[in-house]
Amino acid sequence: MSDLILFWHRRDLRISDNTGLAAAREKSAYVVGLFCLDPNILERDDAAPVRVTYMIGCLQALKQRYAEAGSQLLILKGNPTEAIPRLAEALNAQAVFWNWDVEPYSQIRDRNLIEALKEKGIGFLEKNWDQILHSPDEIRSGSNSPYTVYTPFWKNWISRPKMKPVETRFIASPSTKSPSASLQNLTPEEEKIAKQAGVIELPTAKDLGFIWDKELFLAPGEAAAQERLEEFCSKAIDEYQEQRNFPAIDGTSRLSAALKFGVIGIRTVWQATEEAMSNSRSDETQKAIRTYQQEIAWREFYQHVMYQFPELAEGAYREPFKNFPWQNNEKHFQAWCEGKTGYPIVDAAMRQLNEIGWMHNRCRMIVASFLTKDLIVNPQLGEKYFMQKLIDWDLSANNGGWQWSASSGMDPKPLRIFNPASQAQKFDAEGEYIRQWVPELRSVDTAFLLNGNITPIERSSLGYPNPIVDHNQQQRFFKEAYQRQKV
Ligand code: FAD
Ligand code: FO1
Repeated sequence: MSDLILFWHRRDLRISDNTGLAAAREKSAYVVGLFCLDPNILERDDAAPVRVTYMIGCLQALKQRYAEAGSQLLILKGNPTEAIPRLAEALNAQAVFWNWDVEPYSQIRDRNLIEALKEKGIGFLEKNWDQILHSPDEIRSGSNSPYTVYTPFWKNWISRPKMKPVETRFIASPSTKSPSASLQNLTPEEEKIAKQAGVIELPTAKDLGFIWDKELFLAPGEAAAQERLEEFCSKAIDEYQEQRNFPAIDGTSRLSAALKFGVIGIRTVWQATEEAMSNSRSDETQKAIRTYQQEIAWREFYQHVMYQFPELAEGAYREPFKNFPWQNNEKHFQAWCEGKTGYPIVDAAMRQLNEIGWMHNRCRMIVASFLTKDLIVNPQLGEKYFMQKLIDWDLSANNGGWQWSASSGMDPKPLRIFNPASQAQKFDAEGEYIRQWVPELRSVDTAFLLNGNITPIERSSLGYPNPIVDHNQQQRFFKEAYQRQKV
């Protein structure tokens, strides 16, 4: 058996602050990266072109980073549980290392891989956490059960010391380009063997059938994510408390895609927020930074609950929603998807999603509430549409966000109904966001743009639809249906 350890990247497309990669390096100086293009994921009808394009961009950057560090990233295509052991055996690798994930698919895939590696006598890394600051086994209630409510989870989670970014010793940092002497590429002979065992060149997203011809809204790769983090933490984070709610403003970190694909380490993000906290000079900015940290904790809360309650991925958690009489009107759902509901703030948000593959958090809440409480459509349809469109789609965060908005999740506050007009008045008071994404409404007076009091004649002349439902009527219907379900 050679010294070689294959490090399998999945949603940790970086070399800095990567706990599993650092562990591989501790064990051997001969570490080569690996990514497996997985048909079980790529051939599902919910892998969004924008997201796969972003992922491939991150892989290109990762390949470059490996090359700079004197090693390489191998690409496989096929079922990982077969393709990886085949490659590892052919290369006589001592082990395959990777970081653990919370998603139900990953649990099955990874356990099958462990079995296949064991059969071949190839080593592996036991359940190593990387994408979260605390493991689900660490954050538990007094009675040693997992939390199902955010606030007590947060109190426990924030009280614990956080790990510093790990040093992946052989890798040059993004700012220094010097390769390290201790790294090796595969030998020419091993290269040949690797090719025979299925290693290919990194394809483009187009080669894989994912067409995204527009520029990506978020630049892919580790260096871009690091730059975004530094920029955000040097200023905008101080105003996050106030600015994060306004969709027309670039007031949030826009790190969600980087965090989804692990292009930046969560310990690195945390450290940057802590540094911002220690540099901050007022209670107000400290509060803003704390609010940002709470969002990071929401991300972890949803990952922990997905890990502990994988059934969340299958549908409603709360009883009243398990057999809820959703109307699921096909035309209404279609109008929502296309941003043609006749509710300006809802349509602006859906068009932003369709156009750039990202949507502001405030608007995600508005459109999710509208789909479930106004159109009375099953949140799972919305969840799936987000999956097909979002650059940052993440099973746990998306499922958590939808269940929160539909009131079907673990949240103790059962009914949350957003009024689209009040939301627009509060969070897009000048109508800037609506005008950006619904250009046919640009000339409409701001008060009417926000409250939606636009006459049918004017709507028709502007080419903008009438409201497809009546908000007040639908929320009454929803509440009644909910009361019936509760008994
Ligand atoms: P920031 O405000 O800068 O927050 C920093 C980071 O914290 C984010 O990048 C994200 O990783 C995390 N975060 C922030 N808010 C939440 C939250 N409510 N839940 C979980 N994590 C959070 N987020 C995703 O990453 N992927 C999704 O698929 C997703 N789907 C959502 C669906 C719905 C219906 C809702 C209401 C929210 C969803 N969110 C999702 C959460 C949130 O909208 C996005 O994380 C956020 O808008 C991303 O922008 P940002 O990076 O600028 O966020
Ligand atoms: N991970 C992989 O290991 N191989 C893939 O081909 C792959 C594609 C992919 C596409 C969209 C997306 O949102 C994520 C993708 N991932 C891929 C990452 C995926 O999140 C992780 O593999 C999870 O562990 C799956 O549960």
